[in-house]
Amino acid sequence: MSALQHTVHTLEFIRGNELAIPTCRILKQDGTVYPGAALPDLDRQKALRIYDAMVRTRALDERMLAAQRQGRVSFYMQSTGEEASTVGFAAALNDADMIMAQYREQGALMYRGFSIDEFMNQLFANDLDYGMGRQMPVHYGSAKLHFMTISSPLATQIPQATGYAYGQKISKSGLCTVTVFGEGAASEGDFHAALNMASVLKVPVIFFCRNNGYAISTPSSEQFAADGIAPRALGYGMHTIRIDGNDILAVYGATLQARRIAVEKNQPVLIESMSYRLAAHSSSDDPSGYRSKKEEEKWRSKDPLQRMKKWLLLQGWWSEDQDKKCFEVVRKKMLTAMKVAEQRPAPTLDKLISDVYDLPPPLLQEQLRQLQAHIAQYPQTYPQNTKATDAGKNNTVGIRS
Ligand SMILES: Cc1ncc(C[n+]2csc(CCOP(=O)(O)OP(=O)(O)O)c2C)c(N)n1
Repeated sequence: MSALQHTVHTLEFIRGNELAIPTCRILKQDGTVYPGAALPDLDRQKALRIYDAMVRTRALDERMLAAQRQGRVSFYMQSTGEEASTVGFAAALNDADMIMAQYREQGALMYRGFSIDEFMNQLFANDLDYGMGRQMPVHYGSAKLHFMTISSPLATQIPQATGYAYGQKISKSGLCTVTVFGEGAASEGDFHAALNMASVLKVPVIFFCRNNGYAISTPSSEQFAADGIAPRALGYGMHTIRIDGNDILAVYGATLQARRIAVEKNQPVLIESMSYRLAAHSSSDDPSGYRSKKEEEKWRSKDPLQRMKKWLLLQGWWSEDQDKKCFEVVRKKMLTAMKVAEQRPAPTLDKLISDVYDLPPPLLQEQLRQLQAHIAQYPQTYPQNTKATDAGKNNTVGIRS
């Protein structure tokens, strides 16, 4: 209906906040399900694949924050507390759907089968890193797994996802794109342009917002005055839902439905997944300056891994003993893979200018020659054949020319 078809003759102001959107929760913290809740169809095999990815993600985050503190890597970002959101949405997709994420979605990549070695190669920027050492740690990407490489500038992935999904629609691929972003990133203009374009062009894209309460030190209460992110989708005429992001069944079920709407009806959907960032924003951040331990404890008691584990135990699909062993095995694998990756050499210097042009233009080639000359002039500052570990410790660039 066009705006002009519906007229009234009184001055009726409508206030957005009166339309509070509820949060869908299916699973209680004790692992039982709310009576009459919309249980998604999730079999044992898939449920265990999801849980396994959540455990690996938690273990990777623990291991790599410790590695950063030991000076082995320069930087790290944990997703602790948000694993149900980041693994759950990926599990509801076709593995060939495109994912365009922010930087805290290692769980999705883990679910798709990115190996521990592949994670480590990126984190240590060694010669096997697909990004060839040109990105900061955690900027993963995998063409094979349909996971677009992470870029640091916030929200750029959102309009890119609309465009990508438009391509999927035109080519009748039967696939969709999911783009993930934080509630802080949703303050960027790119977010609005992407939603508007997606609803006008009717494209199969799912906007998955991880609302974890903070954009670094800025609490969401200082980020926006309205009722979160979900109602914004209504303004663009699209489907929207708000879910408990620590509830694997709600995340999985909502994304399954969203995918159906996106792919079968060519309609964009927005999901707002309510969670909490239990860890610091990154290894460079200290949350004690902007939030209380009490607040963190409240959310620690809503741990998504515990909630899913309890549900698996009640289903008879998992045991405490299996759980303990699973963590032990995964932690050992992390440690072994880390030691291997950090011993590998850094990418060769010429990789700095490869892959963008078929033949690097003369100006870039000249810059590379100048860099090589500079390095040769200061061998103390740029030790040759430096392993990634030493490079991290010395805060120098690992060079192998
Ligand atoms: C365009 C842009 N502005 C600012 C930053 C700096 N920055 C990096 S992360 C971040 C907070 C983002 O918060 P949110 O989107 O809620 O995601 P979360 O980190 O909570 O997962 C900011 C401001 C950036 N990377 N890009």
